[in-house]
Amino acid sequence: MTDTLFAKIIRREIPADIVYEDEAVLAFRDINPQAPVHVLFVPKTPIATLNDLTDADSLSVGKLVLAATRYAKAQGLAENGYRCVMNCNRDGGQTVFHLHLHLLGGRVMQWPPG
Ligand code: IU
Repeated sequence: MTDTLFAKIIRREIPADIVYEDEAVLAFRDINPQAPVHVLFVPKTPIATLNDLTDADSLSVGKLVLAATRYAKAQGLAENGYRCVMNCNRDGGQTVFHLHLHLLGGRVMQWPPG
């Protein structure tokens, strides 16, 4: 895959408001937040889209989701709830082609999403 903005953030080549990091995951605040809490959870392994996942990525994706849910709990979002979103390709609204999970919380979400 081509180098992306998120790969540059992982390598600390461009700044981001990083809120969480472990060996597999980096999380930082979305530059254009859509909710009071809007954090992007990014696997350090460069995977372009959900379409590119294989069995070998199972652990990585599991760690991504667990990092997001633990962060949501730590932020006090668990009881009222929150939303996790992964956009895929054009119709899904994906604009950065390095897999990422949006954690959105702190307000009531609408359904269906736009
Ligand atoms: P998407 O699911 O690929 O559409 O999400 C990409 C997100 O990356 C989007 O919410 C942007 O606001 C966000 N983002 C960012 O946080 N920092 C940046 O420099 C750029 C995009 I470009």
